[in-house]
Amino acid sequence: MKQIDICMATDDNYAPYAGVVISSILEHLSEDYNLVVHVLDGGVSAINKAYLEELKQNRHFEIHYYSMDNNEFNHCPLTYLSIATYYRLKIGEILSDVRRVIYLDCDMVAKGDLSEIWNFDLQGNILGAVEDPLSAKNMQRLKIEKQYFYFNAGLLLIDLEKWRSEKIQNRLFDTLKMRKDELKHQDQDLLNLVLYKQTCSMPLRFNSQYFPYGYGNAKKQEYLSSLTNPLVIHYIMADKPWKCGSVVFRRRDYVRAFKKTPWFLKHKSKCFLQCFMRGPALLVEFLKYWYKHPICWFKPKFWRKVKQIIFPLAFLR
Ligand SMILES: [Mn+2]
Repeated sequence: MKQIDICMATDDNYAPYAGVVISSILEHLSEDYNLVVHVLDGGVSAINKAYLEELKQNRHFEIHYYSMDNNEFNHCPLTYLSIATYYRLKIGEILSDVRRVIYLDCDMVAKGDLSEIWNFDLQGNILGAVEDPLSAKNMQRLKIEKQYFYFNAGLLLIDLEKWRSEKIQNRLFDTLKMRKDELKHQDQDLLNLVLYKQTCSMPLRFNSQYFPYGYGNAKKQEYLSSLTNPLVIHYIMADKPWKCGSVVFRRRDYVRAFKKTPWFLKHKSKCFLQCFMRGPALLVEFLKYWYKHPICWFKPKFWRKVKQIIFPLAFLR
């Protein structure tokens, strides 16, 4: 039996969403593979651990927890993300026996067989990653040369043996110290700064991100087909699919996956309000917005936003 190692970082608040990722991976993973999940644990509660355990009833997998100490990451600059995102800087040291791993964010859902990503040829690189929709802008800001690209760090295929032998962890923490003020997107910027020369570009559908303005003309076709045929969907915007009244693109895929997890099955009534009262919730949001901005009807920006919600692909160039 072949094996796939994945790694996720989460605190207790995000544990249910990590559960959705794991459950959706198991649902689509080829029968030839065993799944081993490594959780960089920022304080997952006993009840959430028990729910994660329950996912084994549908299909067996292994799960290991590595408890993390937030004090070690005290000096890391925080913007809009949780400190848990920095845990992965130590991934090589923590998963000391693992040779290859797929790192995944918690704001994702799998729609296809993860072994396709697992078997991607890294061609001697340390990382495999997908280009970020704002690659060009971020390359300029971080002075990354034209022949490379700025990647989204939400899904990474990592050669951990190379990571360790090339002492990437030291390089990450050294760069963190020296270029702290440049890190607008926290550890994603940091990983890019240290690893952009050793990163292989993977197909967009491996980490499919809806961004209203797309990737520009060169990648338009690949972008469109990654949206209609994603392997993993990544909800990158601030509006997350588990939020009440969320209007995020492809939210239905998320709700469908969420409904198969213990977090839904055990708390149906609460989740019902969260997931399915979308219409009324939207109306309330809308009225609140109108109360704050009574002249919004006259602003083109307002109607652009409405159009984007109703026709998510209308803005593609
Ligand atoms: Mn993310």
